[in-house]
Amino acid sequence: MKIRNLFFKITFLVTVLFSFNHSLSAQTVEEGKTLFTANCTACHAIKDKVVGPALKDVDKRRKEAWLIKWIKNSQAMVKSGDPEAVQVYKENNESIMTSFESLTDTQIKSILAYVKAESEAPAAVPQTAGTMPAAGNNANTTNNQESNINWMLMIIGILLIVIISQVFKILSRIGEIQGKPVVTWNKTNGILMMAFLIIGLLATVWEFAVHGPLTVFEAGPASEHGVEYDSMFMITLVLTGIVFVITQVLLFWYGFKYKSDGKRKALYYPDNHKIELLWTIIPAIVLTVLVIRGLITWNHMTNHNDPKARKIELFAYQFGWNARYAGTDNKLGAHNFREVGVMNALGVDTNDVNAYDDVITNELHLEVNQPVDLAFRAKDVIHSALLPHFRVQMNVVPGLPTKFSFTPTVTTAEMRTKMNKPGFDYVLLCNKICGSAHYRMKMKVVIDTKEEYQKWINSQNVLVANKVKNKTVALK
Ligand code: HEC
Ligand SMILES: [Cu+2]
Repeated sequence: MKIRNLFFKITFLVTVLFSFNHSLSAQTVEEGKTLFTANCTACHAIKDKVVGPALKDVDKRRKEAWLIKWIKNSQAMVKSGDPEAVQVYKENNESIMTSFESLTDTQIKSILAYVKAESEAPAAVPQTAGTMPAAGNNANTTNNQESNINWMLMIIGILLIVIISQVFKILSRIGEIQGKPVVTWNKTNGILMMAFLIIGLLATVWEFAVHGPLTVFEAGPASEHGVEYDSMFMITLVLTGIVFVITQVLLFWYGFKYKSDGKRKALYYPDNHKIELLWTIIPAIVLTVLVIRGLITWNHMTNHNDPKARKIELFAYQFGWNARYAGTDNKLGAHNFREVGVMNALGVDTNDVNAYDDVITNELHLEVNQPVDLAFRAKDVIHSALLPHFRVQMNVVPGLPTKFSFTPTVTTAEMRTKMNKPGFDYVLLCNKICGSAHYRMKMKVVIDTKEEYQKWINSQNVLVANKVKNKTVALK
């Protein structure tokens, strides 16, 4: 009976697996719609101008290659002097479109397929499923074929499971007739436990060997507190690793060694004070040491209080990041949620003089060995700022400012040399896994030398430039 239960569970898992696989392969108008809703609706509608222009028939006025390039990084195109790009940028009062470098070509094509489908849909019923026009249908044919194959594989899988379960049923009947079981489950389970132990331990080693180099630990920490953080992480990993191996070996080895042979009787052994003491006190001491060490590290990391620290605000929204620099006064202008709008996406308080020299950017540049105070603010939902290489993570909560101070110690250029990866860049990610698009929130982080940093920050526009220098008003 138990075995059959297991088979049904496996069938269920197989079903889930295939349907998941199926949904991954379906990239079309539907996928485009999801992506468009998650990434573009903040600034675009199909038939109306929002922040950006209406996208109706954009496929007719631009080439696909141009659109892909534009969506990935429109500012790069504007800066390179592409005449169409410059024109559309000027027509829209030079507002900056977010770049979507993490979208793949296929994803962008799905978005464009959706835009095309919507452009062709009759105006009266723009979004009902029945009006989904031809663009999606072609792509759907291939998807149908793929899903047919999946269904067939699934049916074959179910049949196999039914056959195997029938074989076991027959075997147990034969056992009943012969008066002696054909399969001795006790022994089989014992052997399977041993196999599980060996395969499991080998898999653990493989996992560390193959995927270990992909973690951020490989390159080492790029911040001051990161050194302490990493050492704590490693101590915890080694200690729990040792315990893991010992307990797993004991668990499965005993299962194997004492598999019943039908003769041996279990020994009744109610308790042993020495052993009980040993395995209570040792873990208690180890855990106390780990927790105290952890508290000390945490205090070091969070009591980083340097008056010279540069003040920067990280602003999270669905779905992207902005950074706001405090400017020469090193005072961030206040924030007023009532001012959040198309022209002032971050809701900077326009009445606060401290805000005039603030600088809003799409990249986070930090100076090496210079402490920074990061203040986090969310516009809409909870986000989570993760700077993996600096061992920094902090929740970003609407209405509840959070902060983290740290000192980066390795410039981008140094890290590129160290990792031998010329294209390497630090990143800021969103670590929230709820919803569809947090994982794509990403901002490039650059650790500059003092000179590089000064050059970069001077090339940025301050918020209300005419009040600070003689530049134009550029309140974004
Ligand atoms: C932060 C606001 C914003 C977001 C988000 C945004 N756009 Fe834009 N988009 C703009 C603006 C503004 C323009 C006009 C050009 C300019 O000022 O840079 C534009 C222009 C465009 C154009 C060129 C239109 C034309 O007439 O040539 C396309 C295509 C486009 N966006 C597609 C997208 C897609 C697809 C997404 C989602 C993946 C998206 N945009 C997300 C603001 C945005
Ligand atoms: Cu997020």
